[in-house]
Amino acid sequence: MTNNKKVLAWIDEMAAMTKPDKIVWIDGSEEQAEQLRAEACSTGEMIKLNQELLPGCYLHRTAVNDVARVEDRTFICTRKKEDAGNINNWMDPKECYKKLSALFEGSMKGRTMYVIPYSMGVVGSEFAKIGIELTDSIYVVLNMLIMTRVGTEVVKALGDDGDFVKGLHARADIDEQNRYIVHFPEDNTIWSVNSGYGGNVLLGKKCFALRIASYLGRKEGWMAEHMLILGLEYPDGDIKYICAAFPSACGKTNLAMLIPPEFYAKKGYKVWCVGDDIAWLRVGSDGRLWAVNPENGFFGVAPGTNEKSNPNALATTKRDTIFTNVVHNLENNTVWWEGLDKNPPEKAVDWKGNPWDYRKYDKKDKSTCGAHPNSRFTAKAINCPCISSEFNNPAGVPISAIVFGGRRAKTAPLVYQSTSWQNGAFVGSIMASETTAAAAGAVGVVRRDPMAMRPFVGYDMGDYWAHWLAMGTKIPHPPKIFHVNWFRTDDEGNFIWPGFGDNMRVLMWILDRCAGKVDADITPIGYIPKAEDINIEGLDISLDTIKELLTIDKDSWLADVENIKAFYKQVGDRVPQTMYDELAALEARLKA
Ligand code: GTP
Ligand code: SPV
Ligand code: MN
Repeated sequence: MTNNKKVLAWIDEMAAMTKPDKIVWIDGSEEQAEQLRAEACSTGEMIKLNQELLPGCYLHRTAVNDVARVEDRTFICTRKKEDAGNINNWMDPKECYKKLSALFEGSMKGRTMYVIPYSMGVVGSEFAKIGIELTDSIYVVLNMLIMTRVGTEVVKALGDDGDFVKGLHARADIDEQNRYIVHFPEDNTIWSVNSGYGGNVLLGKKCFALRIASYLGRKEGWMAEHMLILGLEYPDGDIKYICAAFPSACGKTNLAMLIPPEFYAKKGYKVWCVGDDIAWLRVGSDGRLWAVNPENGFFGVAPGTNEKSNPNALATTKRDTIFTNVVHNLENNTVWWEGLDKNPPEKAVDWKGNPWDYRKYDKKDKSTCGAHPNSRFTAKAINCPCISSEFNNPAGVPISAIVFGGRRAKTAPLVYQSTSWQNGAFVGSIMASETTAAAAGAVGVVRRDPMAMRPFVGYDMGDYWAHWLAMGTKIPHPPKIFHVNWFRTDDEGNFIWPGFGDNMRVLMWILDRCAGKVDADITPIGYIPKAEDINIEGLDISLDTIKELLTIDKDSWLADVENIKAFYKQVGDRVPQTMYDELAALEARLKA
């Protein structure tokens, strides 16, 4: 497929180590994809679903011990430990190559090595970057065909001498004890072994488009962020674009595809999805910040997705979709998950592959779920009913607002606005959220998750904050920066804010602020809306509830300040002084 000597030499080297029986290039053709689907079904790796109800759809189950990203087994291997920083796990690159080479050695014996040439971003466009993933998993190939732009076009764009990110993945024994997801940002290289789950093995996604790309972005003066991108269209046709960074399983896909409440829809407001997980941001020649979504599909959380919460996501999954770790409905050979509807199938198989009796389901005991809480759909962006017309625009879209957010039962108000780019970067640095099932480990524990990037920054966190601050000085017309929290709860633990489509009401306030159309109250943490400026028409919520959602409890904020101080200390000596100054100023305002 190529004369690129760097590519050929690297493949030879990796094949000499992994020893596959065969090497197959993925050309991006439908014929080849169809052959691979048939092969995966013949071995049981995938199950072909009801083609009348779900054309082009398949089901896959990962190993029971392999259902989420594994942050404690994810490493950044820079030559100097300081460059990876205290928040990342680090291994010496030489030692890591040696250790993992032993695991890769002969791991593809009797198997096929697939060569996936892929582009993050529109193939051949100025901001796109190319990767090649070598893998022994058909599931990975078929997912990458949906999530990225794959095939001969990419090889052509790479040319005889082009550079690329080298990704190597082997399933090996799916051995948890020897599972490693490692990044060598200085070598443009990613190695992943002993996993078959999404974020660990679809190397274009978190590994490349965030960890490696964030490293490149700092070097080259742009940003790679864990952000959705959406366009909000006004009745006069004007569209304003927003990026939002929420931690994993905290609502990016949902917000990116939201359906406006009837009140707005009737007036002609619309929301368009440009991306649901990753944004690459650059300063445009007009001095604004521009965003592209480097992906080509969605790897979305299935549980909770339904006709009411996210009809666009549900519609997107009705064709050409791979479902992972959901319930197999044997009644009609379709799929089901908790929160899809109130009719769990009578005859069903759970995500582990065992017969499943929905009557034994206990909401409080996650182990009784039919679908894994981190079960996912892999679906094509072009199948999304609200995909933006700018989705394939290589220039991307100009960003009016950046929104940070997390899952906070208390402390964080529904929305507030930072006072400047610098203060906004600080707001990002102090983000916190309750952990979710998207990563292995305890769920529901509050942890600091700066910019929703804690697991995804490919270098030192303090340097990353310095890069945010530096970018602020390079954007003549920077977006305004906000923080939201859809997850405040009452004393019984119920969410107070209705969320989902109604989040548009908050986005409207945010864009009104960007346009200078609405006033706000200044508080110690930033600008807060006047309660009556959050539109509640058609909502079963009182003005008092909005007031409650906007309250700032000084004691819990002061407790948070102490927690932030400890976190900054943990991040280490590269935390910019500016962040410490911002923190001290916040504390002083809270105490005043
Ligand atoms: P990743 O793909 O892991 O990065 O997740 P994500 O940020 O795209 O999260 P997603 O939109 O898939 O939402 C995850 C979970 O949060 C789902 O169970 C949703 O039902 C729930 N959720 C999303 N938006 C809201 C909201 O506005 N309010 C409430 N209460 N829950 C929400
Ligand atoms: C996340 O965990 O933030 C995801 C899913 O988007 S994964 O691709 O597994 O990282
Ligand atoms: Mn994500």
